[in-house]
Amino acid sequence: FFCVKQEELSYGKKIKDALFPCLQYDGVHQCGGSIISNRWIVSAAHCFPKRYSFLNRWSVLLGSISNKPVNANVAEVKTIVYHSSYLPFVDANIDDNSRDIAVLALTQPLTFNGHLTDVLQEAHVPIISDAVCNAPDYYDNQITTTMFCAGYEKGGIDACQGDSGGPFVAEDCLSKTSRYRLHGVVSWGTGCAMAKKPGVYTKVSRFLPWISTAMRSNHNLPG
Ligand code: 4AZ
Repeated sequence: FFCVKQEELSYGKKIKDALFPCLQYDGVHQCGGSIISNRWIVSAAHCFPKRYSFLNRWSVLLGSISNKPVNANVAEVKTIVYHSSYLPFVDANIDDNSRDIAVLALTQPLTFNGHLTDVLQEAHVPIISDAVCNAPDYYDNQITTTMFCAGYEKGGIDACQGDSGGPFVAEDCLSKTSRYRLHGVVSWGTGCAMAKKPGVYTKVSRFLPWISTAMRSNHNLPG
């Protein structure tokens, strides 16, 4: 139901960088994320292992291009909601990576009037079909219906360590003005930018009802 121009699919921080915050634990970069409302961030469930279970040690940096919150808006995390197949703060298992999505509630609504960096941090990667990506020399049937692959057969351009939880966006060709939709969450891959080992993304369209429910219920986890 998304109208997407294959050639223009891109992964990364485009548009306004501040729409895609960096998530830190104890001031150390862990993951990326995407703002979906003034209170809610989408990220990857595997970004929140047991050892990072203290919510007040997480911070959400907006508009920063480095690890330091210089000129960045910093938001705090009130709640993290995982998909039900992920128990809270249980270390993710690569065999059960098919629902690698989480939503974070912020303690305060974002106001969007802070500094926005204009440094582009993005890469363009075409979607690779499930049939190709499940081939024995690719990911040998590890790609489930809640994932998709994007990259190049030869490798060279990819998401990598630290990009997890960040966005895969694509231009919406139904819209007259240029609009981007969040289609994927950076999830996993074998290494980075290797031949026949493209990046694997959580397919956001499969989780829209789950995201809506999570945002409505806003149930609290420890912390
Ligand atoms: C990571 O560790 C990671 N090449 C993210 C994406 C990919 C590999 C690793 C895909 O955050």
